[in-house]
Amino acid sequence: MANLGNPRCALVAQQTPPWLSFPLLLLLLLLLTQADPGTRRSFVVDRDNDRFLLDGAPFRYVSGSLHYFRVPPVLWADRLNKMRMSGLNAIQFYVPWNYHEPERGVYNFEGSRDLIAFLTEASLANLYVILRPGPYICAEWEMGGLPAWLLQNPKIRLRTSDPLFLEAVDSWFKVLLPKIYPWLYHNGGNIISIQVENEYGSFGVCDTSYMKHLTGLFRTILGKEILLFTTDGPEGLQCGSLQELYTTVDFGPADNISKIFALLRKYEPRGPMVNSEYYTGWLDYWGQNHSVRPAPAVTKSLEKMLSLGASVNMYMFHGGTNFGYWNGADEKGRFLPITTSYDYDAPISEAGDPTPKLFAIRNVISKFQEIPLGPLPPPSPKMKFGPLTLRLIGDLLGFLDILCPQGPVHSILPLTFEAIKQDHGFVLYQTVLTVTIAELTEFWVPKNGIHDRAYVILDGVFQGVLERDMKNKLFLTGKVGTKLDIVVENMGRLSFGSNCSDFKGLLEPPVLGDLILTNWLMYPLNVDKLVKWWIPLQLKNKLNSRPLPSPSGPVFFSTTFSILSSGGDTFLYLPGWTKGQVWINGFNLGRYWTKRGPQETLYVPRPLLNQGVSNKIILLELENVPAKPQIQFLDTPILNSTSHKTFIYSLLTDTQSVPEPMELSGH
Ligand code: NDJ
Repeated sequence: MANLGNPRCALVAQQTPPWLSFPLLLLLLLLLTQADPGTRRSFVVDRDNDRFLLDGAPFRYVSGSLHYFRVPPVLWADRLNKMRMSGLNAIQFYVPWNYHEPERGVYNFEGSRDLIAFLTEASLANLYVILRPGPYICAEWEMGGLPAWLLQNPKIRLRTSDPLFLEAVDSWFKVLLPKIYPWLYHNGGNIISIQVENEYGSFGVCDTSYMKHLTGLFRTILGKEILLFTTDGPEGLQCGSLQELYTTVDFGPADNISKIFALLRKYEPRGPMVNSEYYTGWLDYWGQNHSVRPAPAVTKSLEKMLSLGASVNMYMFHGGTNFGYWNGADEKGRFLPITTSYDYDAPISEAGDPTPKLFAIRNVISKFQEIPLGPLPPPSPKMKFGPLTLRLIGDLLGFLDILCPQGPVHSILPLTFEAIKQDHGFVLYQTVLTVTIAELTEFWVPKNGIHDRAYVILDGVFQGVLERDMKNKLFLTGKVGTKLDIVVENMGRLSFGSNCSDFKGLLEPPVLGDLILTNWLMYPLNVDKLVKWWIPLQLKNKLNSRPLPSPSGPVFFSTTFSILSSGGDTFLYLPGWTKGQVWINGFNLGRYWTKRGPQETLYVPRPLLNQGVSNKIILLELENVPAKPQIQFLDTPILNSTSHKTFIYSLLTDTQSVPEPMELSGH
């Protein structure tokens, strides 16, 4: 696979003597800056004058959000430099707990999770850091950043002072916070402030002892000097703010600044006004319109806030991508998963290019503070090629031995993903019909118990799809002894709202007519391992010799291709494909859902592609394959198709489905 690591660190290591490692160099720097008490570094609130002071001088931050977990590490420096060149003096970002502690007690800070390398890049780009370590982050990220393994104990009360939750939080922060301690501003690093929790006031629980516990933990590990703060929407300030923490607010261009700042004064009578999330754009859901926020509205309120002396963080300044299975979801009348693209209509596009919004924002910033000299880098080169025809590798279930070598878990009633320790992706639920069903009979899962999408197969023949809150019935027949396979997909756990325990899988036993189906085998499927290690070995399975039925159900397709050395970023377009997951050179690019939209192309960052040698693309198509199994690489993204409107129309005219009320508009 192409190198996605951080080239900057390798560079430093090559140029310094072998005994002077990068961490040692950094430590030396830290010590030097500490040596003279005259140069004592500090970042504090000056309540008398309603402002921040940095090293004793008045300071205001104009910051932007960028999530390192949504950008390949090799592109971090590029994005950070563009942010600095836009006139920002700080960046604000979350640390997603579930990204770093994949299993209880197992930590990962390597590669795309190398937080220290990211802090280093930010400091090289001359940017201060406003850190948001959660534990909950929202961010349209799987389960709002909380690890799914917390739900292995279904009784846990997340984001409260439940000892079950606090114990896990404490262990995590005892690993994370000491790592960032040397990076605090007064210790010589670039972190000027740290947020505690995230929009806790919107959670609806108002557990003050939980917030106090977190504050105590932060203070114990980080000391009393670092500025700790909270962020809430205006309606959340009441429950989200805490006496010991500096209160900040978040709101967008359409909101009334004076009203909200006046409200903020009730909670923070003195000190600078801070909007910690000023929305430059908004998120997208599958099946709804692409969100846009016109630049003039964004710049107008930005200018007003800056003229009031406020510090502002723009959320997002560069959105990035929900690679793999990392997208979150919301619940607004129905379950709404977030798209793979997190472009967010932000000033820097998903592909890292400056947009007209960026130049408009930069122009406003230049009225208040100095902008670094020099032009912004132009858009990166883009390439298009194709169409490429894909060939069938085989059906998903034909690879069961490799997908689940340890074999299934058996239980009378189906178990959730969490109970069998599968956090993401897919689980196969298998049983056998104990009676013959001669006539078409209703098959469904009570209490909306499919989380989130089920691909139903009888004796190897695909029967159709059931979807949470959307399509809840199929009609089946089958003889006694017929094998019933249900592949269930986790489409991303809820990332916002008071229900953050979003269990996945079959939450209730399925029912066929009046028969409750029991005796289940659950196979947690490791699709990524199959794609990375096995399929490249020219593996095929028997479906290859038969013509592919339509609809097909879950099948793998693949091809290899070469690109010219001039290369560039590109956007993968999958015309006519339905829904699935796609990998390039073993890297999980994320979900596609051409049939639903509005996102029709997937961003392929240039470092993912090998130049000269061949590249391999693998698709797991879950529902149906187009007559021409082709893909294309485009030089512009399509994020705003309206295919979902046709989809919703067909759903409303489908007598087998009972959709919940739907919202068609974006925000
Ligand atoms: O703090 C939240 C941030 O992480 C605030 N937001 C942001 C939206 O991009 C992001 O999640 C909100 N999210 S209010 C909730 C969206 C659901 C309506």
